[in-house]
Amino acid sequence: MRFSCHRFALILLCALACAAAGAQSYKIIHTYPHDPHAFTQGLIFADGRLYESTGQNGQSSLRMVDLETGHILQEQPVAKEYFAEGLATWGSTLVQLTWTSHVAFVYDRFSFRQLRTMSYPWEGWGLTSDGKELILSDGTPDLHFLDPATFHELRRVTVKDHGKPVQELNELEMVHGEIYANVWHSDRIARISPRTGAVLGWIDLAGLLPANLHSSPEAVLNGIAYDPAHDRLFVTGKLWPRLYEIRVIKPARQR
Ligand SMILES: [Ca+2]
Repeated sequence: MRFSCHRFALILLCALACAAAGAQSYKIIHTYPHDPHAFTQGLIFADGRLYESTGQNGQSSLRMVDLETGHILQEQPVAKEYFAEGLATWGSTLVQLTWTSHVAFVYDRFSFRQLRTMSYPWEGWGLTSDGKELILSDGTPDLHFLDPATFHELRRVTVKDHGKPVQELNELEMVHGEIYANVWHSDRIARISPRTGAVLGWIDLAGLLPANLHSSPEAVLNGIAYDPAHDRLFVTGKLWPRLYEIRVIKPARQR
């Protein structure tokens, strides 16, 4: 009973802190297994499956993963000189970034056969699409909007929260017309206007993965996938043994 009271008080304090900061909280809808060795750098949901890009030199890969079991259904290793990063779908292809090699791999979405490579001048962190362009994060507050056919930059926005640039935007996902970006080494996801770069709000995922399941200081939140057909939002992290479907809860009205 004492534990329950403490836990309740902790949850209440977290909720109050979130409300005070104007951040949205979350509710866990489902918990799924996730490969605890996957250094997740990109996550998407398509055709009823998760697709995942994992990083680290010598361990980088492209994967198709079964949501319910976490089993890897299909995998394409990435050569050890590359550190794989963000992942997005484009038509019948999958596009995978690399961190510092300035090269992206374009794969056939079904066979995982590599079709071509694209080059870009920035670091590669996160990748998503708005249906017309690919959107790339590079660890700075800038988001680059790219022509999917050429990787040429069409425009860019600088992400700012009340006028202050937001550094280290990492994994991305387009959700309800907004760009969701998790911030490296934090539990927070920024909701960003694709038109202006303004932060529209924050989602605070503190406490999502129990502390005893964090295997290293680099085992941080990094992975957002959206299933538009069923309005489901999935999140995970690097080396996390769990992947969650969550529902974002609006903050209590401020007085
Ligand atoms: Ca994503």
